[in-house]
Amino acid sequence: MKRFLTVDDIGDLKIALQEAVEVKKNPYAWDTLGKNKTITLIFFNSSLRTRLSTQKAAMNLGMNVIVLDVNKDGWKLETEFGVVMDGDKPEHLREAVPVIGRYCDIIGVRSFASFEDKQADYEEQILSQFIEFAGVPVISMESATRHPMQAFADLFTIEEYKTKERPKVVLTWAPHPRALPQAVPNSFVEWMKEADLDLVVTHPEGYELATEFTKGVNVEYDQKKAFENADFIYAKNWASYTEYGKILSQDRSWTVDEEKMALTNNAKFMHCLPVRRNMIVSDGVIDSENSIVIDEAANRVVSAQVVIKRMLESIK
Ligand code: SN0
Repeated sequence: MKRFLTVDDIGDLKIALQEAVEVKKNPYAWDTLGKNKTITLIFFNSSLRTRLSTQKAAMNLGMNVIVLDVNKDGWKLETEFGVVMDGDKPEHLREAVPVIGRYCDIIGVRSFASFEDKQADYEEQILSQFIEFAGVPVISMESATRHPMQAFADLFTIEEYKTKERPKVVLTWAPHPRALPQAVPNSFVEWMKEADLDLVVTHPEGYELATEFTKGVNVEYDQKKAFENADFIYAKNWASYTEYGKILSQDRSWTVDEEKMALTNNAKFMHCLPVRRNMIVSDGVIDSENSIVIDEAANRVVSAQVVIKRMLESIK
C-alpha cells in the first residue's frame, strides 16, 4: 500500500474490516513489524485524536514516531508553484517533502481545506505534493477533501454496533459557529456507499456535497423524515461546497436533540469529534447511552494500525 487517501486505496472493505477485527483483538501481534522503521506525522492543522491514535497505532507496530507541527516548529512552507518567494514563507514544499521522506519510511500528513481556492483544495494541492515528492508511502490524516482514517474507523464502529444485516445510517448536517471542511462528510459518504448499508444524507438546501461523492446517494432535505427508522445518526457540520466555504445557515432547529432521536429506531449517535455541544448535538443525546462517540474515537487506533501495518508489509 503506497498511499491512503480514498476508499479505493484500502481495496476490499470486507477484508479490511476483518483485518481491523484482528488488530483490535490482538494489537501487539505485529510489534516487531515496524522495528527500525520511522513514521513522521506532519500537521498543518490542530489535532487530538488523529495525532494520538496514529502515534499509538505506530507504536503498537514497534515503530519510531516523529511528530512535526508545521505551524509551530518548522519553517512556514510555500505550497504554490511559480511564486516569487519574497513573503513570509522561507521554504517550499518541493524541497521540504523529499527531505522529510529521507528521514523516515512513512509520512502521515494533515492539511485541511484552505477555503481560499476551491480548485486548489479539490485538487489536493498540498497532499498531492507529498504523494509526488515524498519517495515513501503517504497517509492522509485529513486532507482538503477527505478524512479516510476517520471514515474507516466509523465504518468499523458501525459494524461492531449494528444489530441487523443492513442498518439505516443517516449523515446529518448540523449547525456550527465556524466554516468547517467537507472532508469528513465526503469520506463518510465515499466509504458508506461501498458498504452494505442504507445511507441517507440530510442537510439544508445549499449544503449539497460535491457530486463526485454523492452521485447515486439518497439525499433527504427533511431532517425529521430522514431520521425515521434510522439505526445510526452521524452528525457533522460542513460549510457550503457550492458557495464554497460559506456559512449559509446556523439554524439550530437542525441540532440533534432527544426529540429527533425519538424518531429513530433507537439509533446510536456518532460524531468524529471535536463536537460543539448544544450546537451540533444536545447534552442529553451525547451523554445518553446511545452515544458511541468515545468508542468511535477509540477505533481510530484500529483503522490507523491496519493502514500502517499494510504499508509496512509492502515496504519490508
Ligand atoms: C475538523 C473538521 O474537518 O471539521 C476536524 C474534524 C476531525 N473540525 C474542526 O476543525 C472543528 C473546529 C471547531 O471550531 O469546532
